[in-house]
Formats: sequence, structure tokens, C-alpha cells
Amino acid sequence: MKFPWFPGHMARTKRTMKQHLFGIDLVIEVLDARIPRTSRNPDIKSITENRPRVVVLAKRDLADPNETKAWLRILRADGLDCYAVNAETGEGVEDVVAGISRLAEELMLRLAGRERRPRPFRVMVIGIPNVGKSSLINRIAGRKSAKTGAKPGITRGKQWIRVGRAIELLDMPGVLSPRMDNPEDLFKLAATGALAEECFDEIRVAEDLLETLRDKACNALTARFKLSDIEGEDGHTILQLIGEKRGCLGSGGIVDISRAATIVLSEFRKGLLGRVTLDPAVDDRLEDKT
Ligand SMILES: Nc1nc2c(ncn2[C@@H]2O[C@H](COP(=O)(O)OP(=O)(O)OP(=O)(O)O)[C@@H](O)[C@H]2O)c(=O)[nH]1
Ligand SMILES: [Mg+2]
Repeated sequence: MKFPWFPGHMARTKRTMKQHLFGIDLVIEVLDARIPRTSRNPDIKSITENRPRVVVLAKRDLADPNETKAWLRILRADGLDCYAVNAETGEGVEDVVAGISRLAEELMLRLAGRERRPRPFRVMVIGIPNVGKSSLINRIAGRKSAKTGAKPGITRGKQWIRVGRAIELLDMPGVLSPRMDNPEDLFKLAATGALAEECFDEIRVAEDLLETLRDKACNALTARFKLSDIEGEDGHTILQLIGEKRGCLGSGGIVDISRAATIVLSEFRKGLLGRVTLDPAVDDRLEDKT
């Protein structure tokens, strides 16, 4: 199967990720707190060649707080150092900084013990597109050095960012796993904003999302769009109702369903339709142990 949405630069980045591993002391894997399972790269172990790894769940403000707590427990049970943050506002980032600084100090002591010259602690930040990698780096660095933006593919090439004298962070373009091959995963990546718009059908994704929200966050959904009872309604009907409520009318007074779909996706991604985790936290070991 061919993936039209897996652009060449992502395949290349995956190769360069391995090439840039030389001299890297720590890998930060940024996951989306709404989809910790789907946003993971199943090849992460082979890509990072057992480098020390820290997992950061970004966009925690958009995810269900109880699910995030459960996810942190699962990831920690797998032996991973793990944090949940809002990379936009910086909430929770101080713990990540403390974790990295501790490891950086250990490196300094090791180098000093071997009478080697001190060098910066080098950290590579990886994850799927639009997950918040560059935002996290800016928050760790305490300044806006890396470009960020509300669509996937903002970071196009690698960029080193220095934090004080002791730490260097490597920002990388987002990478999707080439093994991603089921419609459920694609739906979640599209809904959360990891896939470029031209790679999926917005109407289909909005309809699926509305069915999920009807079941998981019905109050937030009905309140936001002033809908009455939507129990038992399918995604298409709910999308129609939203189009009517928001005045998305095309020629002849027919609802412009495509405009309604864009509104639903955009408001979901801003957290206006409730804090929703699309990957339920279920404790079947995430990491493969091989
Ligand atoms: N609500 C919320 N928004 C976030 C968070 N982190 C990042 N964002 C927003 O998400 C969008 C993507 O952030 P980036 O930092 O550019 O993401 P990236 O992973 O570097 O993306 P690429 O470079 O395209 O792969 C931006 O609009 C950020 O402001 C977060 O924790 N919460
Ligand atoms: Mg980026």
C-alpha cells in the first residue's frame, strides 16, 4: 500500500534521524496527550538505538486529565521517564528541564571523572508533525528560537538550539511512521492535526469525530453548538445541524457541509469541544521488549 500523505521529506528525516544520532546523549519523544498510542513511532527503539529516552505528552490541556494520569502511569510502568506538558504556555515544562539538567550534570561528572573536556549535553527532539516539538524547545530554551505554527510541516530542516552553556537541543521535522496503515489511526492523526489537509477527507473525519464526541463529550459538544438532543444521531446529521446553527449556507440555502467540517475540526483542535483523549489508556505494554 502506498501512502500519499507520507511526503518524501519525512522518509528522508527518518534516515537523517539515525544519522544525527551520533553524539546525541538523550532523545525526547514528544507524543500527543490525546493519542499517546497512535502518535508513537513503533520503530522508536531501533531508531534511537537504546539511547536514553524521555517521553513528553504535549497538549495536555486538550486531553482528558484522568486519561493523561493513567497514560503517565502506563508509560512509567514501562520504565520511561515521562512528563505531561502544555508546550504552548509552558505548564509542566519545568519538570522536563529539571530532568534534562540532572542528566546533563551526570554527563559533566562522567567527563570530568575521565579527565575529558566538558561538552554540551545534546538532546534530539522527535515526534509526529504538529505535536508541539518546536514549542517545547522554545519553552525549554526560554525564548522563541524555533518556528512554530498550527499546521503540520512547519519545521522543514534540523536546527540546533542552545540552552545556557550546558545543553543543546536539536529540533527536527515531524515524522509519521510509514507503518501507519489502519483507518482508525489515520482518523486520529487527521482529527488531532498531524496530517496535512490535502491528505484526508475533512467531511469524513469531522463526521467520525462528531460520533466520538457524541459518546465521549456530549455536553461540551451540545453546549458549544447549542444543539438539543443528539443521542442516537449519526455524524452526518450532527454535522448538518452544526452547519445550520453556524449559518454555513451555500447556494440555494443548502448547508455547506465542507465549511461545517472545517469549523468542527478547527474548534476540536483548539479544545473548544471538550478535553478528549482518543486513545484510551489501557495497560497493555506499550514498548516492545525486544
Ligand atoms: N493547546 C496546545 N497547543 C499547543 C501545545 N503545544 C504546541 N501547541 C500548538 O500546536 C501547534 C504546533 O506546534 P509546533 O511546536 O509548531 O509543533 P511541531 O511538533 O514543531 O510541528 P512540526 O514542526 O510541523 O512538525 C502550534 O500552533 C502550537 O502553538 C500544547 O501543549 N497545547
Ligand atoms: Mg516544529
